[in-house]
Amino acid sequence: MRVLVTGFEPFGGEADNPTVAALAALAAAAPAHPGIAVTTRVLPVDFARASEALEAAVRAADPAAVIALGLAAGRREVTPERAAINIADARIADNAGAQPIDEPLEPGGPAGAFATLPIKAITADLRAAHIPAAVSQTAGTYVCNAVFYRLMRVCQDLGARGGRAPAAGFVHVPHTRDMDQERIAAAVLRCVLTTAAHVRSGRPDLRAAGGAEA
Ligand code: PCA
Repeated sequence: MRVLVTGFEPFGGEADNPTVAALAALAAAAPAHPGIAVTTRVLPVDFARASEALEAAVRAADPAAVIALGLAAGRREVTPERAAINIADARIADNAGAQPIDEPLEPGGPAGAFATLPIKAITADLRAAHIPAAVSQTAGTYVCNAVFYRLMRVCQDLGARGGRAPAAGFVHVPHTRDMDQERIAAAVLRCVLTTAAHVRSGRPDLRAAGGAEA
């Protein structure tokens, strides 16, 4: 089973993005897991290019599952995302200097799209491994959300054409100030293994509380 996992370049003046090292660790760890083939891609933090690069990677890899990763520097937990929304509203310029404000990602497209990853099972599995984790109800309105939205739209398109719609979604990881790189890498491997197990078995996501009050 092929799983495509993407990360992002550094952005916002940070020297690193922990998703890059997590992808390298994942590629190194994957051969120990027979039956799972991992493809990794680092995406630019660039509204104009990131979603195109993501779409090209999905169409080329023909994966059974796609997990897009990003850094959420303000969070202390690994956060599988529930939904992407059809808006770009950048607080800071992207790496190409663009700062879209209140622009739809896909004019006329649906307001949002739900992840099809087993987000509750992933969260439970991470917690069982003593890795802080929680479902997130929003992936923000920056480049990660843009890539997540495109990912779900591409997967919907693949399914609508009678092909296989990969299980897909987005997971934000904390900054290495708040979680060390080895733990982040371990979390990413767990995300892949839990997702692969669910795809393989066809079982639905775990039914467990993961909501939040406003
Ligand atoms: N995090 C940013 C974009 C790239 C990344 O790693 C975000 O949350 O939108």
